[in-house]
Amino acid sequence: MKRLVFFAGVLLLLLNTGCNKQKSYIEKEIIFNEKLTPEQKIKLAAYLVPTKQQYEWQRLELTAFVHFGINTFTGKEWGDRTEDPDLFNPTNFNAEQWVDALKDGGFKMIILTVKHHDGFCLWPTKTTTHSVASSSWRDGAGDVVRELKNACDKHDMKFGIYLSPRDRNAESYGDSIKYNEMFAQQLNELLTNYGDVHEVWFDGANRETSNSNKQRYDWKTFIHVIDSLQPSAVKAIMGDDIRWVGKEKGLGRETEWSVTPLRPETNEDAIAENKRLEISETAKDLGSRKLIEKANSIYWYPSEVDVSIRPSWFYHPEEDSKVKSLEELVNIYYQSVGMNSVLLLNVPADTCGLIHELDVARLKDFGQYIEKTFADNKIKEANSQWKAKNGSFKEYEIKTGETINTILLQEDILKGQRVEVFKIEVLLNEKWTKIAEGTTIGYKRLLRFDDVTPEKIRITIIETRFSANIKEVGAYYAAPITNDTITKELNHIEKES
Ligand code: FUL
Repeated sequence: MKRLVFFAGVLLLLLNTGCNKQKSYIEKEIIFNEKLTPEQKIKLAAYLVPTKQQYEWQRLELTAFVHFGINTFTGKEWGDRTEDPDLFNPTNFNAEQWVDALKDGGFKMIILTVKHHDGFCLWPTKTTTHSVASSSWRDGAGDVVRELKNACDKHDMKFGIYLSPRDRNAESYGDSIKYNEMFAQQLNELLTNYGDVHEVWFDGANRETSNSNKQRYDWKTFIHVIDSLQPSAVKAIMGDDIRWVGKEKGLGRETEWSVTPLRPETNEDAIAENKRLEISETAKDLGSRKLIEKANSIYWYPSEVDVSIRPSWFYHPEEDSKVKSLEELVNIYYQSVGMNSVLLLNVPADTCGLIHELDVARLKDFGQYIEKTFADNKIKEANSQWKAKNGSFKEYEIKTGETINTILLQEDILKGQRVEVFKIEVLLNEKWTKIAEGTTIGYKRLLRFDDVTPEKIRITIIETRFSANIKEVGAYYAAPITNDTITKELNHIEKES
């Protein structure tokens, strides 16, 4: 992966002397020279951009988890080390059904829990017998990873893996060197034998609190294995490409900076620096001017919002009545994708090895709702790119008589994330009225307000770190979601025989 680490002083010189006619953007990280002033640090922050891999990932917008494994068959959320592999016995496993259902929902990548904390592996690994190979599913010759990957390839769906660092089954867990070798070997198998892998997800819940033998992970080696075997993959959570938003509720931050001093806590320096700055993934402020001024380095480290379509991560039949409603899913969409994040929605597979029909129906509905809402931009001339300084504004004519209740804004993040404050006004009967305001925009910001039928809208960039590159402005009408619609959908679901 191409990663440029600039000594920030040099870049500033280029910016200030105008040598950079071609513009010098910096990918992924900037280590500040000690002599920089606060203003210079902020100016540099405006030039930090994602890597190609991070940008491609951000553009997916909708990604999905499938939690599936031994817990599916025991009813637990966290297994221990004791589960009999033979419990794993999906009666009708069909990976294509998963892909179809998630595609209908508009999802562009599936991340499978190839190993959760219980240590059971969904592929026939050579590193342990605690895997599908020891079950009677497909007479011990099954491979969930292979079947899902094939289905993803067939239907043009990206594929990722959740490989839990924490492993309650591995004998070597806590014997750090030995376990790290096993983990690297597992990565090796997964990243060598299955073609392209687009995301590797290392869970942050990786400490065994009751274990006196504390596992010390060799993150550096793991990252090296990924970078050498799958250079296009992004590394999430305990990886340095994608940041956990800090909650599992499907809610991003109002102010969501992809440019942040926060680092994954995979080495002592990162831990010490996060501590000095008093920040963690759950902090409210991860990118303000005040924070950047105190920082020694900054990173393009965008947020991923993970949440389950059901209360739990794994499938439990008693939660069939608790699948999130269309309204809840749409709210989650606005609060994740609409708040400069990528949504990672978990849809578990059941004991048949299928995504339950209730979830399938809900996904379909969600996909259709989002597609329909954003298919029809009510702005007359939608080609809307512009450059904005503090106080710049642009007006857009709305198609005659059209009602709107949603505005979409996008910055061209290939030129940095810069906007700090903006407002939106509508022209009604020759009078401008403010209907929404916000702080960050980033890759995408969605704002909702009551129905209005204006002649024009006006977007004002009130404050920006450097001239902002507004890439897209859209005005849409999101139809109300009535209980009626939902009941109708539920009645349409054929009952399992
Ligand atoms: C957490 C895990 O402990 C949960 O079981 C789940 O996998 C979630 C996505 O991450 O940290």
